[in-house]
Amino acid sequence: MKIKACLFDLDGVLVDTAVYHFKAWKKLANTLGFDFTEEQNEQLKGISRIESLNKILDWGKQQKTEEEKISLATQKNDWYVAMINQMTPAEVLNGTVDFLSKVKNAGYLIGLGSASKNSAMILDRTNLTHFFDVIVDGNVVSKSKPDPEVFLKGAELLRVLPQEALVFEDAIAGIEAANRAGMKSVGIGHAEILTEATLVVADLSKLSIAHLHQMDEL
Ligand code: B16
Ligand code: MG
Repeated sequence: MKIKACLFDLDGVLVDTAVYHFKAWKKLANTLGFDFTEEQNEQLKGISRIESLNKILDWGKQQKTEEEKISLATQKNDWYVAMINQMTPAEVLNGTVDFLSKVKNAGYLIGLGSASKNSAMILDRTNLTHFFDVIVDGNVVSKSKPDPEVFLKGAELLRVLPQEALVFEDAIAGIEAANRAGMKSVGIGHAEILTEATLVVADLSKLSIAHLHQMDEL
């Protein structure tokens, strides 16, 4: 089936905001009296804010009421937003602007499929907003990846069938979401890790429109 739309994850595919999430979560953990490592941060990629907080509190062996959790998640987000508010277009990952331009010029529809509630600010700060026909993010979906909701909603809003959409994802949970949506996927990262993706590349600079045409035949 011919690919008509490309659905991009944000963090880890177009930009790298993991470093800012790490700094903000570490500051929160430290104020609660325990530490938080980069290895633990890896496990939070693609996971929603409140699920991330629940994991961190588990690691720190802390119990909090729902009200306290909301206040802690808000505190972390305030620190995080202060950092991403300083982002510049220079922080866009290798090959992103070039590939998005080629995809758009070739006539494909482009959608965002992210767990983040801050995607609008990140796209704005990095000058990427104009590429997108539709933005589906943590503000409009209720179920986190690996649930396919975020990508199915993207295809629906772009008026294409799931089989006509191609997902670009760096997280295992995101590739699983694409598979559950019935979509082909390009994994961004390592083939040993993203074993369920249709194709895996190191970053968007390795891709051309010819790769999208190859997907039509699969
Ligand atoms: P926020 P993605 C995800 O973005 C991040 O990978 C994940 O670490 C974060 O917790 C999640 O967004 C929610 O972000 O706190 O800004 O709403 O990879 O789905 O683009
Ligand atoms: Mg990601």
